Order: sequence, then structure tokens, then C-alpha cells
Amino acid sequence: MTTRRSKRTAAAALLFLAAAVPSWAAVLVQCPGDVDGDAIPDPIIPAGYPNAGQPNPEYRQDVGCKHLGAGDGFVHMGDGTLQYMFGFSDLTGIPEAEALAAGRLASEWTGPTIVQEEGTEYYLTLTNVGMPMRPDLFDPHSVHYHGFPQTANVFDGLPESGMTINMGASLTYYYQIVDPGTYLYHCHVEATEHMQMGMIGNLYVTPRQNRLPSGTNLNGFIHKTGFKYAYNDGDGSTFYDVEVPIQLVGFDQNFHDQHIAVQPLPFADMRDTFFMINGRGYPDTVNPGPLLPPPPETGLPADHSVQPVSAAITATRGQRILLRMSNVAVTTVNTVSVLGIPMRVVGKDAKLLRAADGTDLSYETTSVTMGGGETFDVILDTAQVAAGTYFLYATNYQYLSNNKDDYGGMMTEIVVNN
Ligand SMILES: [Cu+2]
Repeated sequence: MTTRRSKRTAAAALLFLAAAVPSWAAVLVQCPGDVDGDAIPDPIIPAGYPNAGQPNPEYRQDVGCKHLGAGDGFVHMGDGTLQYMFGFSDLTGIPEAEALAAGRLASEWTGPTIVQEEGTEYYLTLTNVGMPMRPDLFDPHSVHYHGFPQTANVFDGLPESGMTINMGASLTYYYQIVDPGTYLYHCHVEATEHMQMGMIGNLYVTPRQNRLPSGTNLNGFIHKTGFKYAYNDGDGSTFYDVEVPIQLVGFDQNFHDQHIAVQPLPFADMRDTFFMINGRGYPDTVNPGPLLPPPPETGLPADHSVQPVSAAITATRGQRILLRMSNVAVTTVNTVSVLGIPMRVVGKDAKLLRAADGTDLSYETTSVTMGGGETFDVILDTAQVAAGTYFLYATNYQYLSNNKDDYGGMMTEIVVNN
């Protein structure tokens, strides 16, 4: 039997618990060799810990860590329109105790780019920092690497078969990274909604071939320390000097506006109105630095960019440019073209374009068409081109706009200097 008194006590306990929610928050970074919980392995034990200043016996070079926050935020479109979004923030380097505060409204568009080396044991901590602008929601989040071959089901981010992370909690995903290439990741919770809202980013896995001893002969191509390749090609054919991400993305203004207005979401009408590369509409794409300041609605300091990735492509004549292309737009198939610079597709969906018997399947083209979730590795060779400015642009010309503003959208510039 429940007495009035015990009811009152229960209510008081609930109130107490509600007030104490932040102390429930369980941010736990798991990263071998990381002493202070900032997701950066420490070769030397940091100050304030036993044996500070001594070499850390737990430290291993083959461990890669990252700490992402998942939550909401605001970004600016190319015409200045403010858009509400869901997204990922980079909490790597932030102490655990400060992670929830640091991730608040700090979502980046597009999500933080993660780079890991082939052969790495990769620990990714995802912390759900909550959504201050939608306190009516209690959505969990996850990380799913689309097409990633080294994922245990439990770490695949599918709500149906694996874990998702509730607000105020964190989970560390574990992967053994075996295959180099260009991958993308997204939240798989209510995937259409969360991806349209901005929960997408890229992972680049660099090949072992980058770390060969200087002077190694690759079938006639002499490797030198510092040389970089897209794949373990064995012949230098995917060698590049300059690397640029080209992430094709889009926002549907109506969907985002209905979302912050707590209105029913128009799923069937979803249709992008802002077309972007790396989270920017032209001419923001050619801004070489981070876009600043962030929208005041984020409460972030003026030097904290939530659109940090430039799409400006710059090379010196003779250099080879690797474009890590991906289509992470939810509603559109995208075709992008480059005129005037030979463009060779060397990889697709994180696979070197080569048959099992060694037949070269790479090809030259002037355009690449990408469906959602596809990635392409493309090398631009500037050896035979004149110095000048070239364009990479969507061939669906209506995508060259920032909603109602013409001359924007999915376009960037390639500047080849002498
Ligand atoms: Cu999500």
C-alpha cells in the first residue's frame, strides 16, 4: 500500500534526481595510453598524475582516438540564412568533465573529418550532449560508417542491431582499420531525419604505403619519405601532393525551419534548397579559412568555427591533387564536373580501381556522378595545364544557387599557380 507520505518522499526523490541530472552524465573516454581522458594518447605522463613526466608504459603508436559530440546547433548558409541543425562536434582534446558543456550547440557542418592510418586500432568515443533547442526530444544518436568493412555489429550504429547513445551518455566504438580509402559516416538513428539535419561526416584511411622506407622501389616508382598515396597501389599511380575533401551536401530549408519550430516534419516533401560542398555554398567554398564568426545563437566564441572545412583547391603547376569526393546529400544525386584539367578516377567506395588480375580500371573523365553514400577518389594532374583558375561545379545548374540567391551553391575554384 502506498501512503501519502511515501508518495511525497518519492516525489521529493524524483525532484532531487531531476535537479541532479548533470551528475548522472557519464562521459567516459576509452583510449589506450590516454592518461587524462582527452582522447589523445600521452607518450609522456602529464602533470598531476602519478609518475608525471615519465614515459607512459601504456602508450602505443598504433592506437588512434577521437571524441565526437552529438547534439544540435546552428550554421549559416551561403546567403546568410540561419539554419538549425543536428550534428557532430569535435571534443578531442577536451577533458571528460568539460565535454558536455563544450559540445553544447557546437555541431559542425559537415561533421568533423577523421583521418586514421591503415593498421590502427581506432577508438571513437561518441558523447550525446543533448539538444538544448529541442528539449521535447530525447533522441539517441550513433555513428555508422557507411560501407565500412571492419565493424562488429554492436559498433555499427544501427539501432536495430547495435547500441545507440542516450543524452548525457557516451560509448566508445572500437574498430581495427584494415582498408585504406575514403569513407563517410552518419548517425543511423532516424537516419533520414538526422542526416538531413546534418549528422554526416567523412573518414579518410591513409595507406601503409605512405610509411615505406625512403628509396623503396615500387615497380619503377621510387618512394621518398613524405610521399602520400590514396591506396597501396604498388606503382605510385595514386601519388598526390595536395589533398582536398569534396563532400557534396544539401539542406532543405523548409525541413530545418519546421524542425526548430517544433512542427510535423514534411518527410515526403523533403527537397534540398541549399547545395553545398563541405558545408558551404559558393562563394564561401573558396574562403580558405574557417567560416567565422559562428551564429550568435550557438553562444560559441567568435573564433570557434562550426563550418571549418574550406573547399578551396590550390596547387602549383605540376602537382597532383587528390579529391576525396563523396555524396552525403540525402535528397539528390549529384554530378560534378571539372573542365580543363585531366581528372582520373582511381578509387571508388574505398576500393582501388584495379581488377584482381592487376588490370588497371582507373579512367579519365570530365565529370563524376555520385548517388547518396558513394565516394570517389579522383586525381587532378596539373602537369600539362596552364596556370589559372578552373571550376569544379554541379552540372545540375539549379544547384548553383543558395536557395533564392543565384550564383552560389555547389561550386568551388581550382587555382593553379606557376
Ligand atoms: Cu542522430
